[in-house]
Amino acid sequence: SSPDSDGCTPELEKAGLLNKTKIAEGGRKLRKSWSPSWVVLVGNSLVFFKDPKSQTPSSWKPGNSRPESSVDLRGAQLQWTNDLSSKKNVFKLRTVTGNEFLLQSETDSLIKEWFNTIQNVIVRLDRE
Ligand code: I3P
Repeated sequence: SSPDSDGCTPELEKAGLLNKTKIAEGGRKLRKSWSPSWVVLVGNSLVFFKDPKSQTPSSWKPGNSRPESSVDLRGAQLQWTNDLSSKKNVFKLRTVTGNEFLLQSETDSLIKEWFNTIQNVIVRLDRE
């Protein structure tokens, strides 16, 4: 049987490396600090890990790495932005709790895929 035959393990939808900065916490503005982040979309959450490339090989083992943070996508909002950064290909993710993140990639196709995939999850959760 498949590992998720009980339907209890959330489905991994997408994983990859993006540039990330948190710009607000609970509606309060934060100082911008971009860094590469390993981003995993699983179930209703976007989960952020340290950039695996900046870790030693032995420290990068699945299950051996704890998330830095995670975001509940229920009620979240996604929007492309040209105003909040000098970088290209930036979108903003805002959670119901007023946490705001910018996510970015130099690769147009890659960032579009992330936007669409996250947006689909948000829309699906809105319909539940
Ligand atoms: C920030 C840093 C960011 C930049 C930000 C700067 O400076 O250069 O990369 O954002 O611009 O303030 P520091 O490292 O001194 O904090 P972008 O790369 O997204 O433009 P901002 O203040 O105009 O947001």
